[in-house]
Amino acid sequence: MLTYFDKVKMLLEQQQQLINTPNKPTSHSNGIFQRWQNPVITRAHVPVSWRYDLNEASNPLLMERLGINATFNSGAIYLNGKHLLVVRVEGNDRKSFFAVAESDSGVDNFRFWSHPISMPETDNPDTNVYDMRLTQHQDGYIYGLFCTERKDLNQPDDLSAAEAQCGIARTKDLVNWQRLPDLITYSGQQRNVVLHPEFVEGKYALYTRPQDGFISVGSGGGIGWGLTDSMEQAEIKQELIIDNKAYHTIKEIKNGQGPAPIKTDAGWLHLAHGVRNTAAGLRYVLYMFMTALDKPWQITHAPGGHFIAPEGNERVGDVSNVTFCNGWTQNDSQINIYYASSDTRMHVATTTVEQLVDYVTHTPQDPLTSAKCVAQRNALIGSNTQVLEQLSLN
Ligand code: M1P
Repeated sequence: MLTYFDKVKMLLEQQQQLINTPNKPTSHSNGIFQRWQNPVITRAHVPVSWRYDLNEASNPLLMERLGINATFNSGAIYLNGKHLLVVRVEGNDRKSFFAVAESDSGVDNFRFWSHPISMPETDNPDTNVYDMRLTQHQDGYIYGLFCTERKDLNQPDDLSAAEAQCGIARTKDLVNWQRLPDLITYSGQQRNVVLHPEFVEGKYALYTRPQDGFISVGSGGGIGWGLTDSMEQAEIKQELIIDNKAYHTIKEIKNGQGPAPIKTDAGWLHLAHGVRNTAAGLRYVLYMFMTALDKPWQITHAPGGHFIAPEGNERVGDVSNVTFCNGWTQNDSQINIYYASSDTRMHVATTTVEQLVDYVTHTPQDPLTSAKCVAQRNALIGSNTQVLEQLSLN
């Protein structure tokens, strides 16, 4: 018969085995990125001691006392030779918090640090915090911008009425965080706010996502852009929409900037999510675009369609049919894209700066109508017919 000690040991060993499992690339790549077989972080990666009371006297049946529902939407940074994810960890009680997980390879062996992040609060406590975007800024700080959600006190009778705003914190080590006042904008609510890594016109620059309501962006929406003099009293007086929603595209209902953009010789690489409605509910896919180096608010290239969409098991989870990304790491030319599937677990897709620049600058734009899409495809088929003839492969 197993003793209490045996059972605790087994729990720890099972988790160790999961963390040690090597990951492998999937057998197919589209030439743009490489998906990897296993999720890099799941709720089973969350340390046993965060979930179980391991004291036999108070928990003789070794029950999970504080369960974890999901681990998703992670901010990411490559720091001191490690790939670090600031994971959105959601308890069974639906509250999210942030916790750092690190890996040397970036594709497997992610292990949580000993404790979750204790994020300081402002005078107006957050009910829920999630979806941090990390930016290593020119000013020397690492900023974490995230959604802070609170009850909408103007609608006391509607228990679902909530308000989303942009919380701001900064750190040098991801352990000690200084909380700053929430971002002030003159839009109703904000989610998916991201700090640009460099000063623009001597100011801090932010990508925003103004929205009328908590879930629906209403008449607003699109990815916005604004400047603020300081991050200690961040305020955007003027928001410019730089990437709008569009009828019958992957971003018909709403969209939002993903992680902070990556600087390349050709321009800033952006990863974002686009949302459309279907009979089965909202579908979230990832798409890319590029902005000008000297004007990061001006889109220079916008490949048509999605870049990553939920596939296979990724399609099912707490909120099915969702891919969401708010973190990628760059190590020289290597880029790891950390995306969550269906608000449940984290995956990685690997690629390079060269591949993404090629993808963004050479993929045709969405021509917006079926007839134009057929013309676009026929042009491709036409040039391929010649190539295949020359190669005698037709
Ligand atoms: O459930 C899908 C996503 O929905 C929201 O994103 P957005 O504001 O762009 O619609 C967020 O709650 C996000 O965390 C979630 O993954």
